[in-house]
Amino acid sequence: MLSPQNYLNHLQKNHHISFFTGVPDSLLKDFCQIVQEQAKNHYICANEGNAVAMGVGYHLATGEIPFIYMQNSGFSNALNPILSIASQLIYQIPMLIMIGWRGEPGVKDEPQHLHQGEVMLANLESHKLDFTILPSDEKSACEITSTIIADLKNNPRPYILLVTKNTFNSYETTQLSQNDYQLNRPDLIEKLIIRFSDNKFFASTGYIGRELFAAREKFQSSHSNDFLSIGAMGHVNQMAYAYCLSTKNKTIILDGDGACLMHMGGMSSIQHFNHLPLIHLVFNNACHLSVGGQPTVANKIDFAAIAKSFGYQQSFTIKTDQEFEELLAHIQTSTNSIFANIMVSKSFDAKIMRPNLTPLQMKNLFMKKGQA
Ligand SMILES: Cc1ncc(C[n+]2csc(CCOP(=O)(O)OP(=O)(O)O)c2C)c(N)n1
Repeated sequence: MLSPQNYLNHLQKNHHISFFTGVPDSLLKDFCQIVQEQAKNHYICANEGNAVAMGVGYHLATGEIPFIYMQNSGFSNALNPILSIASQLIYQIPMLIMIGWRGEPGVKDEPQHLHQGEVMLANLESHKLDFTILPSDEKSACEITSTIIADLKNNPRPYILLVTKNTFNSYETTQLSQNDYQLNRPDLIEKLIIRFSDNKFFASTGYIGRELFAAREKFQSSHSNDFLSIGAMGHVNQMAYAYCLSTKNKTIILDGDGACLMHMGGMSSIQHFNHLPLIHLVFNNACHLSVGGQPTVANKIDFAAIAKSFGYQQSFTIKTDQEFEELLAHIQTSTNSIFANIMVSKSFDAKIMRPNLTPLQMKNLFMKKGQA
């Protein structure tokens, strides 16, 4: 297997690659972690298109090759700036783009990765993007990377390094930090589903949905009130907005800070819906907890002020149990839109169950076409 440390050394020391940007991925988490700790010029972006755009700007300033990383779920976010700016047919911006290949055919994975994973190679080919599957053998991986970098200097363009599961060795970090927040997300989710047992919940990508599913199991309650946005990171609020618009029922969004930032412009749609009982809760642990805990900048952002200016009728920042209890009371009585930025700890149960229903079963339950 490939050592993340040695591969990073190869990029930095042998090729002077010194600009790293991307959105974290669980399959690349060991490499992402070491980049986070050791690369001086490293920026985690809100979404993968932003990361490609950062790579463009860096190249324009320096003439050097940027290194960009992402999960294949985010490849579609990245395609626009790749194909319409960086492409060999347009501005010819050289860049190395490392993509974690979730859902690779033959490798067991979560349902949200199956389609994207299956079409990955055809997708690259149809977009006429040059790519290599990064070998897990270290010598070959480094040699191939050197060849690609030399080629990019003569033939500048985006070049994809596709990474399969178990390519990188694990890297044990010594730097996993806690934050100062006391509230524990799984406890809050339990309180919410007990209090709002008749309402629909839309849960964002990653652990949030798994925690909601596990809480239902714990209380032996039906999953029929829950829609888990297992994929489409950052889009859950739009799904809930339109659901609420069509039903007029109180609809509760359980969002993450990374996901909320990813397509934050979508929150402007609340302008059309702010008279509706839409409850948008961002559980802000200031990191991408589900894929390794890489930091976001969300602890420096006043989400509540942003939400207010986007048009939510009421918005709050919540840090204590008492404030959370007061928020529950507001949600209970309000008939208008509410946003809350809930500061939570990074505690999580790494072994928490995964949904044992298929997406189709969950959708049918949600739409009352089946039994719990
Ligand atoms: C477009 C896209 N990019 C990246 C991912 C990989 N991914 C899954 S969950 C996650 C982190 C989500 O962070 P946040 O919303 O803060 O929730 P947390 O993990 O902290 O619960 C990431 C990056 C993805 N699923 N989709």
